[in-house]
Amino acid sequence: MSAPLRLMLLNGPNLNLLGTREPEVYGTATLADVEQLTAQTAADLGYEVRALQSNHEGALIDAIHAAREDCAGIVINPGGLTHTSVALRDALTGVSLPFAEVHISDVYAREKFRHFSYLDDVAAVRVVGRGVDGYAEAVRALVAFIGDQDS
Ligand code: CA2
Repeated sequence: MSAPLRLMLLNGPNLNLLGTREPEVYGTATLADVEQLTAQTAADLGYEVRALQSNHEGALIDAIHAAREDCAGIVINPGGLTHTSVALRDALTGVSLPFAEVHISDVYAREKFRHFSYLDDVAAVRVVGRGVDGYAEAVRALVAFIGDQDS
């Protein structure tokens, strides 16, 4: 059976603040801009996007479980949970959907605690430090990965 033509976009804790603070780190685009860019990039490739931002780990995990029903892959910026959450990793590996890990900032040029990711060895795609354009890059790479998987 062919995979559904839908991606889930997840943004984790504090990413609702995009565009309001720390423009020197995260730029000036808002979360709405990120969701629009991601949806447009996906639409150009024939995919629709379901988007959720949550400050709650459990809500993100529930959304990952739900994605198993009708999504072909997940684009996720887990925010600070990247560096702390075994549970998020378990959810992502548990649903067996390919996912792209996105970070707006270059985490490797920041504090040491941001250098570790619980997801980096299980992500199909990683885009780090490309600003919000990284979401578009992630969509393109993830769709290519899904296409390669299906063929
Ligand atoms: O660079 C990224 O995208 C991060 O995933 C963002 C997380 C951070 O904990 C990661 O280390 C790297 C933080 C998201 C907070 O976003 C804000 C946006 C604007 C103002 C304040 C926070």
